[in-house]
Amino acid sequence: MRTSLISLVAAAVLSVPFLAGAADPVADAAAIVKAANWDAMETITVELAEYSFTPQDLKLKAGQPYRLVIRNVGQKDHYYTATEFFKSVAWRKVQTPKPNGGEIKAPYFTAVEAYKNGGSVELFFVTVNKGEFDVICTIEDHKDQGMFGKIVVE
Ligand SMILES: [Cu+2]
Repeated sequence: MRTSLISLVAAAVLSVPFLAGAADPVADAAAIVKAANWDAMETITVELAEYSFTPQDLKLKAGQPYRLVIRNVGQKDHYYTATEFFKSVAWRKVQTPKPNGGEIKAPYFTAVEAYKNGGSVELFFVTVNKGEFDVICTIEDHKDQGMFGKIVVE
């Protein structure tokens, strides 16, 4: 009886990482970032304004290094919130532009805000997991006004 209970608990514990897999950040991100060919990095700029993302949808290739520039050309602050996408990539860094900016390294980010009248944030990552991910602006009713889109990784 005791043995079967222990093996039951062990099976439950072992199955947890598998079940949680889709929502976990990329485990071996540092190795993926190091192995990537950053000379082949593609730059994509998304402009935020009242009330839109331009382009609204992004189509990305899995395994490709990207620099995603989030630039707010509007007159209100805006978010680019794509938490599940941000968990699905291998992060190199997030930075604000040179020469007076800075950079942050972290396992993943949940949201990015770009300040009104030209603020921008640059995201450096390698796409890992394929899928379709939502992106929204989480401020007030901005999503309902049109600040939503999709990121598709193929
Ligand atoms: Cu907004």
